[in-house]
Amino acid sequence: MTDFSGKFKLVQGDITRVTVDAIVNAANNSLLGGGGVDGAIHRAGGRAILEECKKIRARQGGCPTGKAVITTAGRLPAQFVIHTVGPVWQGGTHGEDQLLASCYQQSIKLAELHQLSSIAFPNISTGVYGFPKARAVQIAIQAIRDHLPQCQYLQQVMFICHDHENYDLYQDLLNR
Ligand code: AR6
Repeated sequence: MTDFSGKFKLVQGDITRVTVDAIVNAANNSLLGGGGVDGAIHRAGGRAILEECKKIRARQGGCPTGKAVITTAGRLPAQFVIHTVGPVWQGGTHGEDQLLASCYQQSIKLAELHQLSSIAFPNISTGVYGFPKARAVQIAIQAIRDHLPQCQYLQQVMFICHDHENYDLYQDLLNR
């Protein structure tokens, strides 16, 4: 684990094992689970997460791309899961950058609303959704740097990288 100026921490590993107030899930519009980090979170957290997702679906019909919703974290060590839906990469001309930035911003906003002090992010959209990793890292860090100063409660942001490539990219950019 690497600590960057107190506020940012970079970890290589599995987000389902991280003890923070909220972990973020790279979900899809249905909120009904899937593969990748979404599958890992639902598997490790248990049915309680899916039950709350279904209630949110019934209320608002899923989650639009770039937006976020919050549920219990079930059996996970975190208290909450913030589910956000990243954009599918379509070449970069379909508002993908703005939608990805919005995922980070909306997740932070939701954490603040719930007066949470720590949050852990996976590398949203960089798996099945095919977002170029180097570009996604820049957007993630910039979005958080832009919004963290306005936060009253949020003290710590962790980036949990499952793969080496993302970990190295974050390490480079956070060190600059
Ligand atoms: N902990 C942390 N990061 C992880 C973990 C884990 N346990 N497992 C995978 N990753 P992806 P997306 C990383 O595909 O691209 C799902 O089916 C992985 O290395 O999970 O946003 C949803 O239901 C990658 O860097 O999410 C959606 O349909 C990152 O998580 C769709 O995939 C994101 O990869 C969303 O695609």
